[in-house]
Amino acid sequence: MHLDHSHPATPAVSADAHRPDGARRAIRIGLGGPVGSGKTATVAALCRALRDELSLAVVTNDIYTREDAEFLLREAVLPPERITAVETGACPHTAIRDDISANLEAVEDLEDAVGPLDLILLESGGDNLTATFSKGLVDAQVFVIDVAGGDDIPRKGGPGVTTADLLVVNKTDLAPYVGSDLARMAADAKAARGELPVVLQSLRGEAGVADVADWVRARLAAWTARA
Ligand SMILES: Nc1nc2c(ncn2[C@@H]2O[C@H](COP(=O)(O)OP(=O)(O)OP(=O)(O)O)[C@@H](O)[C@H]2O)c(=O)[nH]1
Ligand SMILES: [Mg+2]
Repeated sequence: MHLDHSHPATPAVSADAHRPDGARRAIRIGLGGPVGSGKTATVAALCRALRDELSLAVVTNDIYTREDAEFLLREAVLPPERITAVETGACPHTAIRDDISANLEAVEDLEDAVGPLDLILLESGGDNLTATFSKGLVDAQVFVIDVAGGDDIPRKGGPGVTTADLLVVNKTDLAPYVGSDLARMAADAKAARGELPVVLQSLRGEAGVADVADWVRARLAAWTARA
């Protein structure tokens, strides 16, 4: 279910769209959200949906392990040289917001090794409702919550829910089992976000990640037009 059928909000592209040599760099899209909400599953589904039409790569952030990267490698969603893990060794939000150097290095290394790239997806380590990416690291961010986390999450707000460029409410297939009211989640999300888009999805369902993939395509088109 896609709540916002209008065109995605005009992207606020702030960072330089070029590399030092003048070539256009990949658009960098961050995915954050609470532990277990479905960030890696969404990244995997996006890779499958987009890999035949775009040149893309992934950076994962885990606190102590390379678990998420290893999942993506096992699932073979992309060739291994297109998947990089950053071990944050601290609160996940530190590496995506305060000291972004390891992530920037990972992104630049990927562009050097397998570029030119159209798209780099960066997954944050699972955190709470306050985690956001630095605008120096990503050009757009997606916040992933899930219905099993409680249908009051959109109402609780926090910068991810209220200001992310796209809010994804994942695992809608679980709503009947956990007693979550999807209509209420949708209304609360709309109230918290105004014009910013919201997608309700189930990766177990037929449509899967299609709406998010369309949103990524639109962001990339806007990015390419500006670069
Ligand atoms: N039923 C259902 N399960 C899902 C869906 N999306 C993801 N999952 C499952 O939810 C679990 C957690 O998904 P992940 O993608 O690992 O979540 P994550 O946000 O990356 O987790 P962390 O990186 O540990 O914070 C996995 O078992 C997924 O298979 C969905 O739409 N429906
Ligand atoms: Mg993950």
